[in-house]
Amino acid sequence: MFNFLRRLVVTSALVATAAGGGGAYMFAGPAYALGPSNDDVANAASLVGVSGQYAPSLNNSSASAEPGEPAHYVNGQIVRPANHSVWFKWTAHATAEAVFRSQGSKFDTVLAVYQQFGSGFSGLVQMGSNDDTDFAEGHSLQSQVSFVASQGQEYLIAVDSYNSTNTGGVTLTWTGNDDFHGAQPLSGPLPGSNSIVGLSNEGATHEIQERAHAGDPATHSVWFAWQAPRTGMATFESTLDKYDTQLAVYTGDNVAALNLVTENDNTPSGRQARVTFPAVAGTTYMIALDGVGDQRGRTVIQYSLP
Ligand SMILES: [Ca+2]
Ligand SMILES: [Ca+2]
Ligand SMILES: [Ca+2]
Repeated sequence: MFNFLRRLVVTSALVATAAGGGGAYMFAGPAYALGPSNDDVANAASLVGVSGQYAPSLNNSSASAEPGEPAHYVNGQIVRPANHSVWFKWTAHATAEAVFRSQGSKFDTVLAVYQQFGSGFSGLVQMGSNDDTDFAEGHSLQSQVSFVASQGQEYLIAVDSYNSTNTGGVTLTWTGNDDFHGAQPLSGPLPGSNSIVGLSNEGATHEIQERAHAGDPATHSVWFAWQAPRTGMATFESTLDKYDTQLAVYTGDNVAALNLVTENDNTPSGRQARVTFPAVAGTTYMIALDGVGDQRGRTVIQYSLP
């Protein structure tokens, strides 16, 4: 997994660069002597992009709880006091479902998402919280929270240890393009080169009126919006063989009434999907990525246009 995660970081950075500005991951505050720079909520690290993975290497062993910090996971009699929390902040680009995960972290995590209504910790309202999640690989001690985000609203995300004695490397990924209206804009590609975008559809869902993609009912779809920069034969393909993917390309602005351009489940050589279609300069194509049946996980989409 480690190699893959490094690759995903690189691909996210590439996409951010291609998008032109605002793509750099950054810390929000000064580095503290003891804990990581995003130990305190006031120094939450900014998550940039509709989907992605927090790029800097991060370990929560020297992170701590602040006075008054809430327990990030409470479930009946189970209360896990804050102990080694690290914080992130993300602003929603659309009113749409968003998913945050600590999948890939090296310890037993809890994860919570908050919206700040009043000042201080007492002004935080929890949007969701989780301890363990069944990812595609099976039961995991890592966590996932999904919620409906509001366009332009900032959310605070805390990753903490379930037990204060169990700490380690923190991985945080997010997916803000679960819903059609949350589609992630794609830019590029440059003539003669491929652009790539990596993401996970773990925790993504299907919408009530969403059609089947490539002959299979929608389950864990994620969406991209790509405006063709020029006319030509465009190709989109999923290239990381972690699960059986499907791709479908549409035009239209209503998930319940889309015009199909093309769709594919498997290439002749395997279970990954590839679509090629005549793109018209200036037209926005809505591209769905989904898994066959309940299949989900991480993949990389590569796209090109001569
Ligand atoms: Ca902390
Ligand atoms: Ca856990
Ligand atoms: Ca979806």
